[in-house]
Amino acid sequence: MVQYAKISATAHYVPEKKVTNDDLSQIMDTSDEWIRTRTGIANRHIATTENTSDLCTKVALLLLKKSGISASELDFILVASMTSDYAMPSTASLVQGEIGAVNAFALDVSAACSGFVYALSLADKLICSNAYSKGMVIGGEVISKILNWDDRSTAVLFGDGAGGVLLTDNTQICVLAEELQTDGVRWEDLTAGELPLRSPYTSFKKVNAYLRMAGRGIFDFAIRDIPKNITATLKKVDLDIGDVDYYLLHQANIRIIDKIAKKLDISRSKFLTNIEKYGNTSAASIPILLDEAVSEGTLVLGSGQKVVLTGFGGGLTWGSILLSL
Ligand code: B82
Repeated sequence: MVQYAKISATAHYVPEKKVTNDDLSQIMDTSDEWIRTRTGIANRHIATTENTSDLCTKVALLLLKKSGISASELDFILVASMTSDYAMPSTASLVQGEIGAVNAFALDVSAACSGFVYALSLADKLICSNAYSKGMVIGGEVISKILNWDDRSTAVLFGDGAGGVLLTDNTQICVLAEELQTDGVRWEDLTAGELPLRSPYTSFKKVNAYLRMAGRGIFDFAIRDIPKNITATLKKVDLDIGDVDYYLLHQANIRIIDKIAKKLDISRSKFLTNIEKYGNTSAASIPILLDEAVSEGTLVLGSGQKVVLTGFGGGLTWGSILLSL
């Protein structure tokens, strides 16, 4: 029998320290009014003792608890992140070891803010291949590690956190359609953590390892390409934008979400948001939003509600997955 991936549980975790816009205005020249009106952000959480693997491990343990599945039953763990504890090992390896998922293989997916959507697509294919039946997909970031805290134009936008889903095999189809896209020509619009050549046989190059973004350019990319991507995804299964119950977009900026809703002519109330509480958490933003919507009862696992998850970010990468929950 053909198997499909189904979301059996969702979870999220953010570090305890909450930093308000007013807190930030104490350490840099900014204000609550400036941040709120331009981004929709009021708070973010910043890690003070926990690294990315710690946040992801918390999510993994919550997923096991909520689903009643034991760690040894897992076949794979995928972690989407651009702020791993190490370049090697992967964050997924650290999580696998911490939770004792002795039968699972583990790897990281590098696709910036689209990482969770990309990894969820891959995980779905792993299960649909019939080779694997249970796995986790976690998006987790400690972006505060790669921010230039002297640059008020970027430092105020981001927050730390992690979220994830537990997937099990199921006879009913859950991923109804997807459209993943990349434009590597535009890689310079969003970068972080450059690792330059540094052997004795090369000349020194000064690098900016901090996260940097070409503000207006990527904003325009988001509002131009994301609506097209969403309609292309739905077209694959002959669905209309109105047939979708909820849209969960990467939480980059409230204005991006407002503009996309307007462009698609969909009621803004169908777009769930939590950027106010967490800022932009990159690969973690969609799974955190998903878990909050499930916890609040807006989304019900097993209900058949139609939900679109859309990520967009560095690469440039972007993509949507249409789910029947
Ligand atoms: S901004 O360009 O500086 N802006 C909107 C015009 C100022 C009001 C800006 C801000 Br502030 C925050 C986010 C963005 C943005 O465009 N973000 C992204 C766009 C595409 C892909 C990812 C992101 C992201 O921030 O994760 C622009």
